[in-house]
Amino acid sequence: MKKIQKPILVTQSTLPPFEEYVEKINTIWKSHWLTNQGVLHQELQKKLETFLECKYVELCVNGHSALDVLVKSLELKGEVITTPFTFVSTIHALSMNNIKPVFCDIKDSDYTIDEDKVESLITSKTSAILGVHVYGLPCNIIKLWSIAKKHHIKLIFDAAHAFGVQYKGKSVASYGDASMFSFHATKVFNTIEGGAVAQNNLKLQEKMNLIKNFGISDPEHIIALGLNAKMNEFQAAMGLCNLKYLDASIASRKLAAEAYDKGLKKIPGIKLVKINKNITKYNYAYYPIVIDEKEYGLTRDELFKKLAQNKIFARKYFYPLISDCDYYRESYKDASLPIARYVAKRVLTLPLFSGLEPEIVSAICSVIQSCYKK
Ligand code: T4K
Repeated sequence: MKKIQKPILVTQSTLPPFEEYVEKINTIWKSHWLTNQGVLHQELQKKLETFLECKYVELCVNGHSALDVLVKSLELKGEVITTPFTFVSTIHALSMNNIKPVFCDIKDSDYTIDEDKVESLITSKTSAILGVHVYGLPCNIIKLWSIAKKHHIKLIFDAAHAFGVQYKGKSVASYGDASMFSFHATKVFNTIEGGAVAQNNLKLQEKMNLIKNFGISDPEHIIALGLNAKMNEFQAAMGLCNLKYLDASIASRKLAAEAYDKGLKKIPGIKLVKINKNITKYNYAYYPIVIDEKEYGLTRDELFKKLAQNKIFARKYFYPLISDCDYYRESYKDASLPIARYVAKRVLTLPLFSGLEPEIVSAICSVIQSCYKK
């Protein structure tokens, strides 16, 4: 059994070979062009449109601003139905645009929004459904799409975790009105910080392009309200380098995830996610486990501490539930979210990144096994 010698963090940024990045940014020194839709930005945009199987990709400085630009460009208002089991960015992007997030419970199979509970939350004020492919696990896209069409509302996705994921044989980005991706340092594919909106509508693309650049259409015309959400050339260079290694990186994550499956599947009270491989080609973005304290003998928080004592730094993604965090609690104290509340209290995401050795994963599983109390 391999010994854990140095701290194992929940993730570790994937980096390309140093020389390749240096060669890429060499062009920046030659041109003195650092940002504002430079050549590397354009090159990455084209590559991602092909990779994500959609007509338009709008690159942004980070995932949050990509979602903000999307919400503004679609002119969403009133209420948007979404999930509380997400990173706070999803919900703040609505609230900061004066939209009321309406929380729908999640499914205990894959922790995505429960499509069977969405329709009853639709009112005359609802302008969209915002699904989150949490951990990279796709929502029931087909069902959500039929609900959105029936009620003439938009369907957008926070696909921050889902870069490289396919659903029913196509990129997740090819479904719905639009999908936002995060390319943060902690993601399967990173541009240091970064994000994008992928979609198929030319008018929406033109509007997002305007809004992400202060609403300036040309040097003498400011025709809309806007912000600065532009991706710079150093970010685009990192994306171009990292994209070449994406397949290898996902393959390495898969090996680590399979080692977890093997080491954890027989431990009572440790629930693993079952990926429906007939529908989903997964990217192994995260490795969540849900701990049933009655069966396992330890609570999630007790296991979290034990792991830390062994230099294993898991995270409680996504706790607190956003409906129950300090900022939103008062407004949502009566919301019926039994599954989301159950999962948020018991979930742990274990370390998972490209290059995490299966032997180290086995050692992590042994610690979890040794904590089990009959
Ligand atoms: N929607 C969803 C569903 C999201 O999960 C997110 C972001 C967004 C929207 C917004 O997208 P962005 O605007 O961020 O592009 C992290 C990330 O900062 C955040 O991007 C991510 N979700 C969230 C789930 O996790 P923290 O505060 O947990 O990260 P931090 O700094 O504690 O890092 C976690 C681990 O990652 C470290 O222990 C080590 C490793 N790491 C971290 C950094 C910063 C590296 O290896 N290299 C690094 O440079 O939020």
